[in-house]
Amino acid sequence: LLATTAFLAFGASAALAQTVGFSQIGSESGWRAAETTLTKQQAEERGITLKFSDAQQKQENQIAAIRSFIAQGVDAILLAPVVATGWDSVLEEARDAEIPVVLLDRRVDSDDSLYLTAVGSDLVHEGEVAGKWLVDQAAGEECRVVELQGTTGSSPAIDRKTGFEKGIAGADNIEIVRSQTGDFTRAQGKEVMESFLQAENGGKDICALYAHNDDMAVGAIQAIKEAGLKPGEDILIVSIDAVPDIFQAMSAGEANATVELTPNMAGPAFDALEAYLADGTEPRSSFRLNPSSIPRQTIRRANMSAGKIWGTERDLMTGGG
Ligand code: GZL
Repeated sequence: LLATTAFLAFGASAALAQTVGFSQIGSESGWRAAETTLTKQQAEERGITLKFSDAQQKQENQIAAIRSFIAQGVDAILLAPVVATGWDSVLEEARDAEIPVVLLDRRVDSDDSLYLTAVGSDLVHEGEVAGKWLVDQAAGEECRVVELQGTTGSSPAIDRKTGFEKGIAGADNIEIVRSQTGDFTRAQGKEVMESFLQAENGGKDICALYAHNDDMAVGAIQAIKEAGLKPGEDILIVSIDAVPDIFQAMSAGEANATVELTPNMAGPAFDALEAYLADGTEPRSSFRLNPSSIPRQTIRRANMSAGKIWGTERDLMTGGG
């Protein structure tokens, strides 16, 4: 009995003494920073040793980090892929080294046999929710929209554009007149919005901004104010992530809606990894976090003409109105 107990104890501690390499994209947005914080917290709570690499939004840095993790002989790799293409060879190297890879929050075009599972959200749906919200807001009036896209070639930029176009399909009064990447950052969101404003009669011809994330929207809000216009009123603003700063803007009447998605992708990822490493349990090919948890559409009307508010308890916490 003693030997068995000792073996079980060893076995358990061996399972928990996992070392996981995490190749994170960078810290381009508040949402990304939250994902990093939560992933580190989850690893700590589960007794997982996490080797963290910040790629500064460069794919070559992510590939180098993955090769380094393989050389170190980690038990598993977490990868948030900055873009969707160019991963086949390094994923094959991880497979040949029998190191499982789990994708976080973005997808890759590689065959799904090259990774253990993918944890993400329905990015197309997020864009569609934003598009449908604008159709509702425009109520048949002509609405010229400018779009700040996420990182070129990333799955959220591709899918959120597709989703938004799906959401506005059939609404002939809504037209995307300019669309350009702001690389998911505030600085570039502001810079590109400045060029949109100049190109569109000082912004007077722009009815709405659709930004693929809140950080670009926050940057754009600054540009709109500097152009002497009122964001949230002269130009409606809808974006995605639901980070605290967009709630601040909404409470100030400077933004109108955000589509929320959880930054906690690591929970399901570590669950799948632990089960696989413990006894080879094969997870589903991908976890599309279920609609009830994401995207919880936190749609708020900062101008609150209808005085109606719905969404999550966080809405209420900011004293929406
Ligand atoms: C979405 C994630 C996106 C966020 C941005 O799952 O990949 O990347 O929406 C972040 O804030 O840059």
